[in-house]
Amino acid sequence: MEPLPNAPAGHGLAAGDAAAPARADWVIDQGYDAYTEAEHATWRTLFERQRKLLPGRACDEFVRGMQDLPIAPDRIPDFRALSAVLRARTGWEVVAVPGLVPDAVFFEHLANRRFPAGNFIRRADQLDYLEEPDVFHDVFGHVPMLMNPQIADFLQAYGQGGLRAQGLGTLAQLARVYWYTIEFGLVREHGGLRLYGAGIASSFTETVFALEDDSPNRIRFELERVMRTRYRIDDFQETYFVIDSFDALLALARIDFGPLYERALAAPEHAPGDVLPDDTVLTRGTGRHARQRQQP
Ligand code: HBI
Ligand code: FE
Repeated sequence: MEPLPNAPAGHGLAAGDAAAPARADWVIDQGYDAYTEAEHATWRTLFERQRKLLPGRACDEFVRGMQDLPIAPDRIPDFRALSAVLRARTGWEVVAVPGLVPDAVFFEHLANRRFPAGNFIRRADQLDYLEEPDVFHDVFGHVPMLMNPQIADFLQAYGQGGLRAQGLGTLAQLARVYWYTIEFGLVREHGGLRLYGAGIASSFTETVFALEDDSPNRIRFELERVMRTRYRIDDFQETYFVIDSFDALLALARIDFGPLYERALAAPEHAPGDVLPDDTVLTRGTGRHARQRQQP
């Protein structure tokens, strides 16, 4: 992923910057008092937009997590207050980082139930698009789901699995599982589809696209299938994978990925928009959005 060169002054450096971190775990002080009123106003704008969209679209677990956390509409949340509530509920805490951190550092945090959240907030002229995770994506998108015990355990297992996958050379395969669940996952709920992925929940445009647009495929989540499927980091997904429940997601954490990696590495990869004969297709997408994007 490409770092954005625009972390506001007072909120550290983007991870792509050459400067070495002061600490090996990349953790910094959130610098709460350094947020400007303009930065809090950006949070308020982003929060308001999602507040209107999420009822009926976000899963119940996300909504409940949000309600039970000290996340207010008008101020960037204080990680100390978030951590106090999270720690009591699921044993997680939120630590501040300057942006993307190296994979091994990221996994080490997750394996120890620490969620690294960017402390900076996007600029007001970039409300809709950035690849570097900022405080709105990380806190609004990810932290509510960490109040859910199944997601809390799944994410810790992902951190442990990430450290292992690095040794096995299968990080790309594991990262796809993260991408298509924690970042862009949909879940069956109330007889329909709801979002739980943080990349969707924190995006005004993708919230509607992922659930209502006729362009993307919506396909039942299948572990080996997902491991073999490339994803897009620069545009909406061409396919969203749908889990049946968070129990089913947590059950993945108990599977030995070793043999699956071997098969996935030996088999051909799938493009983001592929639909396969064995897929359980909930919605077959038109592909219109991706096609239009490819034209000059
Ligand atoms: N660092 N801060 C941060 N947030 C992420 O989501 C993140 C990261 N470093 C690496 C990473 N994600 C992914 O590439 C891994 O899940 C593979
Ligand atoms: Fe994320």
